Amino acid sequence: MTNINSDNSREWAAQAYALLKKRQEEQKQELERQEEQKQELIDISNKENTSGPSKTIADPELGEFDDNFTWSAMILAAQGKKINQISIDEIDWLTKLRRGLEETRKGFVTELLDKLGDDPLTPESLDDLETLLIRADVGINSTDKVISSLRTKLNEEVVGGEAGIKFLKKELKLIIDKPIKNSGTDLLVPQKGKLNVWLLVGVNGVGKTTTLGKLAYLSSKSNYKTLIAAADTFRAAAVEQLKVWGDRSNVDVISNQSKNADPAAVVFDAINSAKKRNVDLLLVDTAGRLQTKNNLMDELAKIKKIIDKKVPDAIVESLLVLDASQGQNGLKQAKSFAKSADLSGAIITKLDGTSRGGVSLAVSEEVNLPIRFIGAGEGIKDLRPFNSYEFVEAMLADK
Ligand SMILES: Nc1nc2c(ncn2[C@@H]2O[C@H](COP(=O)(O)OP(=O)(O)OP(=O)(O)O)[C@@H](O)[C@H]2O)c(=O)[nH]1
Ligand SMILES: [Mg+2]
Repeated sequence: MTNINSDNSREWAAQAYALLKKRQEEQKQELERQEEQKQELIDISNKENTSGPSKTIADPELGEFDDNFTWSAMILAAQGKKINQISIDEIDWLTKLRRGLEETRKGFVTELLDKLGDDPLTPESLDDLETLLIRADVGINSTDKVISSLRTKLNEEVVGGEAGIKFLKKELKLIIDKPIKNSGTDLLVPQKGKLNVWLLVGVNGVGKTTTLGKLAYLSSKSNYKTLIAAADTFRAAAVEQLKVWGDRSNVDVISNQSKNADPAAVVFDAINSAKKRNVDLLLVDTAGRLQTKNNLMDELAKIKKIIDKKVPDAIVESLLVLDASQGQNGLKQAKSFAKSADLSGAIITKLDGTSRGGVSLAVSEEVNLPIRFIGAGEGIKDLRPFNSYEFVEAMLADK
C-alpha cells in the first residue's frame, strides 16, 4: 500500500479533484454533443433507434472539495490507486460510507481520542475502549478479542493514542477478514460457465428486494447474463416492486401472478428459463420472514432443495440481508438464520442512515459469515462489494 504523508495528502487530493472536475466537464460536453446528434438522427428518420433502451442511470456529480473528498481520495490512494484512476463513482461511494458510519464513529473514535489525548494507553483507557466497542455493537466476542490483544501489546510496550487506533483498526480488520479468508473467496462474483443462484433472505423490510435490484444492475453491467426470480409470493406488491428494478437494470423477472403461488414453483420455472437462456446469475428474491417462524424457514429449505435437485452443479449462495440500523438485533437474526437456512454470506444494508455499523464485526466474529456487499442508499448504484479496509477506515476515521 502506498503511504502518503498528511502534508502531501491535501495537495494530492487537490490534484485528483481538479482532474475529476475537468473530466466531468469533458463528459458533459460529450454527452451534449451526442444528444444533439441523436436528435438530428431522430428528426431525419423517426424509425431510428427505437429498439434499444435509452434509459440512463444518473451519474453522481462531483461535490465540493472538502474533507470527505480528501478522505475518500486518500483511501483510494492507500489502496494503490493512481490519481488518474480515481472516479467520481468511487469518491461518491466512499463519501456515503463515511457519512453513514458517522453515528457509529461519533460516540467512538472522537470520544476515544478525547479520552486518550496524546497520552499513552493505560489499563483504564482500555476499559473505556471496551465500553465504547460494546456500545458500537461490535459484540462481546470481538470486543474481548481486541481488548485482550491490546492488553498484551500494552504489557510489552508503551502505546500512544494514535498507535492505539492504528492497532485497533488492524485488529478489527482481522476479525472481519477471517470468515472471508475461510470461505476461500475474497470477492463474490458469479463463476462463468455455471449457473450461479443467489438467494436473498432475511426478516421483513431489511432491504432484500432493493439489494437484489442493485445486484441485478451491478451484474448485468458487468456483463453477466442475469435473471430475477420473484419468489416473494407473499406480499402482493412484491412482484411489481421487483419489475421496476428489473426494468432499471434491463433484467427479466420470472414470476407467477396467481395468488399464493408456491415460491419453490417460481424458482423451478426460473431455473428452467435460466438454463434455456444460458444465464450466469439467477437472483432470487424471497419473502421477509421472522427467524422464529419454522414453517417459513422450511419454505427456504424447500427452495434450496429444488435448486439442488434441478441444477446439482449450480453454485448456490444464501445471502442474509441485515439492516445495519438494527444493531444487535441483526446479530440475533444472523444466528437464527445461520442455524436453519444454511447461509453462505451476509449483506449489510442501510449504512447511510443512522447506522450502527459495528454489527458487521459481531456477525463476522460470532456467526463466521463473510460480508459480501454493503448498501448505503436507495439508489441503484448504492451497493458495493464489501471492502474491509474501506469499512474499518470509515468506521474509525478521525476527522
Ligand atoms: N436508506 C436506505 N434505505 C434502504 C436501503 N436498502 C433498502 N432501503 C429501503 O428500505 C425499505 C425496505 O426495502 P425492501 O427492499 O422493500 O425490503 P425487503 O427486505 O425486500 O422487505 P420485505 O420484502 O417486505 O421483507 C425501502 O423503503 C427501501 O427503499 C439502503 O441501503 N439505504
Ligand atoms: Mg422484498
